[in-house]
Amino acid sequence: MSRILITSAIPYINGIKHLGNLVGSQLPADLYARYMRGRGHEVMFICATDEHGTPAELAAAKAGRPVADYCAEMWQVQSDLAKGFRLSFDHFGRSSSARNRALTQHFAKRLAENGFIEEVSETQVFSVADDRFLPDRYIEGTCPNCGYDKARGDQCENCTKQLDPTDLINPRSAISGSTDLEVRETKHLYLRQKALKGEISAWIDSKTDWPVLTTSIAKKWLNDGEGLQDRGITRDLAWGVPVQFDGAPWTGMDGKVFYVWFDAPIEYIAATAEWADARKEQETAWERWWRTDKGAEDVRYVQFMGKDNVPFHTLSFPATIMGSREPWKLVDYIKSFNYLNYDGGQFSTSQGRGVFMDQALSILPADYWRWWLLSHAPESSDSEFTWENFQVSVNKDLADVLGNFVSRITKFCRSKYGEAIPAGGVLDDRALALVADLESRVRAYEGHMEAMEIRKAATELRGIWAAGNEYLQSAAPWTVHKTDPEAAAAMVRLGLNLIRLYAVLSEPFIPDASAKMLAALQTGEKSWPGPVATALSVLEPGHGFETPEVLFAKISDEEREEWAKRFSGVRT
Ligand code: B3M
Ligand code: ZN
Repeated sequence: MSRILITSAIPYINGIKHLGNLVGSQLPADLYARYMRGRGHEVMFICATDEHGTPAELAAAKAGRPVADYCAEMWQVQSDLAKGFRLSFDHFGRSSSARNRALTQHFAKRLAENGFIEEVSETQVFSVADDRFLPDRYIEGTCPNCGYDKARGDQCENCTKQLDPTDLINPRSAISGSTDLEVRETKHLYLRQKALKGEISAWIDSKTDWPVLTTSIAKKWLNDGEGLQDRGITRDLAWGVPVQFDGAPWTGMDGKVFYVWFDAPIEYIAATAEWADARKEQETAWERWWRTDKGAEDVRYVQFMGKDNVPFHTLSFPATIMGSREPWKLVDYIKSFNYLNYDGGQFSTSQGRGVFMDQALSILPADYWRWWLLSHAPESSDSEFTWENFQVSVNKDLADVLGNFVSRITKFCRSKYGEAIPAGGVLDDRALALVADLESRVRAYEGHMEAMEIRKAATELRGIWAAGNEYLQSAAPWTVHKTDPEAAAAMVRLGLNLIRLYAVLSEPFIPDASAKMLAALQTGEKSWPGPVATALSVLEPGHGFETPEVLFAKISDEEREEWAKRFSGVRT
């Protein structure tokens, strides 16, 4: 048994996430967490809300709410939606927690003591109309790297380049739209990333098994042009972790807070401490996941995120960890994702375009969405959600293949043998061929899940379902039963055992359907299958079952058209 630490990028607190956000971090992280638990490993699966910085302040102002209240309410909303999608976090924390405040200040102190923090008097954009400095998202303009005209002061959404507000061409205030901007002098703390470049470079180079998407982005910002730059890690904002040193104000930093991207990844650690607190574990129970001097050297740490978050996780956060010169766990593997598009355009939170998590659950249960999103995960390139494609996948894979298999075999058994596994007969050649086929398919499925090749895993799982369906079709126990009920009984016994195997294998993708199948079979035996032949004889003759309700309803053309229309506009 191994110990596996899994973190999903922590969603900004401002508003409900869309399906593109979901498939880019939280959902694949959940798939992996469920699979690893299924394999019997000890898993710590962590997520949280990212509550500081300009996104939170701007959204709270727009909602006319005090920012702390706004964050508390939105945390609850996001937490409920995560449960709705069956995201199995061990803890869903908050970056505004006391734990994160203390840890963030701790890291800053260690970095300063080790000479990796520099106080810089710098010029910053000040808006005369708004009477304030404009950090990060408070300012918009044209990206100096790619020319995108809605780049934000902290990062260009289009080309992923990390920016400083003063880099923008034709800048304007995101609060008032005013272009009456001045550059004024103010003091900030800088993280001396350049001084850590050699270490970070060597570390990235050692990660030869990482996905190309992850390493190419990291190397791009490490080596292109001017390469890795020192970064300002403080901001003139009211909401955030106050810049303090040992509980006392940091000289000259009055009224400033740490930059949201400085404290957000530290929240992965803090949320694990929050987990321990919430469960009344020992004060230091989280350290065996994070401190290599406290047992974490045996932990495998995997992060999940969209591609725009990769620079912060391959460069900035490792710089924080390495510069602390303390034995914190560094990430072992970063699984990153391209973008999911929506019906010929982009999902967009700011424009309210696409399907959002609450809307999705209001029309269909989680499994339908989980299956489509994961089987179309934007791994090697961007992918696109269309209602036609969604309808086809659900109707074919879930209803016609899996759902139909379960319903046919249970109903047939009930009508001919009653609701218990029938005795008699032996597996014929066709059944033995199926078992051999499944043996290699299940092992291939495991390989893809281990490697986090999500689409390949989904394809293999679909193949596993289809193999059972084809077997049933060609074995035709309903015909055989007429002449040889014993032979038909062996087929039905195999089929019912297949349902149990499918429930176990499918759990990471469709946990609710999996639970329904196990409940119908009245079994709690869900340990991961060894040899398929053994796994298919777990349910013995005489074991009772209950014919389940329809597992998956088909999406009709009328529904598809209605939803496509309902979600074609812009969410208000
Ligand atoms: N909140 C960005 C995002 O939601 C940011 C991720 C932080 S991960 C430490 O895409
Ligand atoms: Zn750009």
